[in-house]
Amino acid sequence: MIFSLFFIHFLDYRLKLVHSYTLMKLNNKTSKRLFKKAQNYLVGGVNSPVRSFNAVQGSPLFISKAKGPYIYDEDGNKFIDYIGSWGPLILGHSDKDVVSAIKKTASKGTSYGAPCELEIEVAKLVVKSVPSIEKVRMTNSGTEATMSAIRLARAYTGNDYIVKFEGCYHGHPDYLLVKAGSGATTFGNPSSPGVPKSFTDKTLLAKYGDINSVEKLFKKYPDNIAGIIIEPVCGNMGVVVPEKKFLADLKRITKKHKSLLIFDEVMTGFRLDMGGVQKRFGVIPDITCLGKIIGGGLPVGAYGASKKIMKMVSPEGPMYQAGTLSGNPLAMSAGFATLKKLNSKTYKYLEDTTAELVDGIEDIISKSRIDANINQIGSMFTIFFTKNEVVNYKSALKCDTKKYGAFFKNLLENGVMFPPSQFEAVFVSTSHTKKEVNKTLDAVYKSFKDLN
Ligand code: KE4
Repeated sequence: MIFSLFFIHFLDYRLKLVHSYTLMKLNNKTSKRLFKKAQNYLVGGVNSPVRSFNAVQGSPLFISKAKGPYIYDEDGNKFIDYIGSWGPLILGHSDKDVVSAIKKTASKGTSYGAPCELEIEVAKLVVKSVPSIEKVRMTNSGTEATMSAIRLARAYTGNDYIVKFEGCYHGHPDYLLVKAGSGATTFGNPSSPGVPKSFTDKTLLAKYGDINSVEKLFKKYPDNIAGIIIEPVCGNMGVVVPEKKFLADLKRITKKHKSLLIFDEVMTGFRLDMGGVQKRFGVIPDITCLGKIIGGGLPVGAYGASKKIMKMVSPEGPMYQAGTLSGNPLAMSAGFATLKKLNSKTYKYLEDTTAELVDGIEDIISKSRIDANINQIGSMFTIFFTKNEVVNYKSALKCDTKKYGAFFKNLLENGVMFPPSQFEAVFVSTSHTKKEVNKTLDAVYKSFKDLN
């Protein structure tokens, strides 16, 4: 009798061990094989550094398919996905209307190198939704959008200097890779090699949220600043939400000095509201950059402003900017199908679902011994592994990125995929339901427990 009790106990212990061991070790054999192969042809095995999992000391999972809130890797592992292709997939993966729009358009051709009606439809929706935009120009990426917006500010004002903020990431134009966020911070090269000093001589750095650091620059260069570019809610230090007064003061200062205020809403445009941060906070910039969501998962960027400012852009004006695939029918059809499904009801759903998830995670953090806190707005948030509130680049850099990496890997092993870097935003989509929220909270609970 005693022996059999002991045996059952022993068996139970072994099972627990196996269970925790299998939970501790994802089967990623195929992804590892593909990553090895990819590294023979693709730099770092990836086409964008943040996907490499370097920041979380792992090797990237190769994805085979995705549907709704779920993503599946080549080893058949299934995850609740909160990367959402870094923002574009506000409706979740393979939304049926987006996929059928792409299929229908593709059957009529993929790119005409000539205008098509779909470009007008998307432009009309953007103009109708975004307060600062009366005319828009499509590009193929957020980087092209910000690069063109800065060229436009310089062309329109005749000034050369640009103010950017430490920790903000606006894609990789040479002169903006100065204390940039996102992958530039993750990989410790916020000011990248390969950019001649002369290219960044006209880039002035200010501190996010610190209006005095901006005033000082305008005092030093009173008449030669073309504009300020900012992520009006930052996603690339992780999520940092400024005071509304800070954005209003930027508007006041640029107006006073005849400079232009550029909101880089590549991430926040149509994410936080149909009209982005400028609608939500009521501070209207001179130029707005868009991307991600307006392409519905296909390559798109855009920049827009008043008719008066956009008149500078070729072929109406002298400032040159172009793109072989700008406004191509496929990307326009995916973007249009996405934007058409966004309305006040979808944003309410996103806010409520995200709030439920974040409240649950905050409760888990409060009961754990881990130093962590969350910044959240709308359907984006970041769990910062630090005890301090993160309000700017300096405070973001105080995060324990190793702990974030361990948390990320625990989450993966519990079936949830967060962005593989501390300095990114988590995105909730309309396809995430209570079921995924509860599963995610369970995974977060287990992941925090393993961190202790
Ligand atoms: P793209 O050139 O990557 O389309 O957009 C550049 C860009 C511009 N502005 C903001 C506010 C952005 O967030 C981005 C790109 N975001 C990163 C993630 N934080 C893209 C992910 C990646 O680099 O692979």
